[in-house]
Amino acid sequence: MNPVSARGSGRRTAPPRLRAALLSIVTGVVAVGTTVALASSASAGTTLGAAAAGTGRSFGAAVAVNRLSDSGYVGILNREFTSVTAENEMKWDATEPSPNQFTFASGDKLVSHAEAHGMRVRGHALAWHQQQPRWTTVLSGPALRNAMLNHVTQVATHYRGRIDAWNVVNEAFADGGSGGRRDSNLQRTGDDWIEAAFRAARAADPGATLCYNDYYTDGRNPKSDAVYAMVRDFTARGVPIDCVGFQSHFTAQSPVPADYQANLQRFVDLGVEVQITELDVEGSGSSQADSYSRVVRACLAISRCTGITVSGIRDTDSWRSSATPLLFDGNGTKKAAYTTTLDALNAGGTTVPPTPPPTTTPPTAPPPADGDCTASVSLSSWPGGFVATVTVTAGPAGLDGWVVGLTLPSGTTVTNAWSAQHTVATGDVSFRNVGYNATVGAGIGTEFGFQGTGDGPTGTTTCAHA
Ligand code: 9MR
Repeated sequence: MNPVSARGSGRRTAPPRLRAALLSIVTGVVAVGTTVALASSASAGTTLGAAAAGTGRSFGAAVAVNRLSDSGYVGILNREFTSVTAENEMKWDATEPSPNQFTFASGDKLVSHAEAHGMRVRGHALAWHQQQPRWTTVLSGPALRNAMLNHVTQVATHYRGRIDAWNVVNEAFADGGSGGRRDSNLQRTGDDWIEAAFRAARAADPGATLCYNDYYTDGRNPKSDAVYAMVRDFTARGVPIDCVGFQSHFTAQSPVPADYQANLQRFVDLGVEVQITELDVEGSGSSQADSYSRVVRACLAISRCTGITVSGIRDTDSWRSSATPLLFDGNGTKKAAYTTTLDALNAGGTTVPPTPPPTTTPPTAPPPADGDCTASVSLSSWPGGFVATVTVTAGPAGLDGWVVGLTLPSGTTVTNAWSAQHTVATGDVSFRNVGYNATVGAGIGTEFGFQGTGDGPTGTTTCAHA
């Protein structure tokens, strides 16, 4: 198994509170951990969340935080769903309205709500060409790249340990037949912006499942082929991607494709998991109900299709409400599509296999904090490779530039670094701050990371003002 697939499947461990809930629901239905076991319909779930939990999956909804004060809305959310996605509250414009000034209040409210109700959280989205703050529009080149990486790092660090899966990069591929990347300010910083974002996200929150998320990729077409080629390249080179999200917005013109399940399966065969992330189906009645049921059955047929999220709760909550695309009508009444979705979940399918997390070495103890700075290294490794996350903590005088030195054993080579610069890749390696993380207040920490082949750093780490 390659390191990425080992790492990706390792992220499926539910938060403790949810795990307990899932287990209590699953008990007596199916043996947990049996990859090919079929969930029985003998003890049918009476809600979407309970029925999905019977197969080891979550069933989520995109949630608008300002609707959490609507009792009808929140009643359905708490009763039916086991996962939430921030509809807009964790996007770049919402979280970093001015450069390096972060506002997390709305996102925090959603995460607290989820934690109080044992729900998972999908983070959406760290890097996207849309819904950027105005200040990014005047940036380009390395300045924009650094701003994007700082954004990814700061947001993922803020929510570290509380997010089940992050949409790290959203909608980066072009529509139509070109099969290439979408032109955007982020794309113009260089083709490697996507992998740089994934590395920064991994360094910031090593426990989150990291997803690439897109639309019109639900069947096989030039766009999904292009995403497939990227994922294959990432997994081959050890870029930390765990998952691909399929938005699954369906309309009369763009229905559930005939090869929906086969398309999900080919991504799983690359070693990543797949998730349905923004499901909605325009229409009503039995045709809408059939489409929902097809999507659910396709996911349940694939053990590494680990969760389904619909793009809102009631039709009137939808960003395209005139299409009446959701499972509840404007009064909160269950639609025909709700019933077929619940029935499909209760009919069961493959169960999601729980797998152990990767080997993680705890940080080395930092030296006494009376000098310029200290640096501690946390290592996530697998046979032949590693990702190191380094925390630089400023001493009493603070820092306006820093350099971290470490010695790599022979056979170990740095292949990539993020949020720091280095000039040599083997032996005695120095990592220097980049622009945005030079200044660090007294006692405050900042992180950078690097990836390599071999065993990773083992000796003493030094840190000095530069
Ligand atoms: O649901 C979101 C809606 O409230 C916003 O107005 C809209 C603005 O772009 O974004 C909607 O969500 C998008 C999601 O984040 C990514 N996939 C497509 C959705 C529609 O653009």
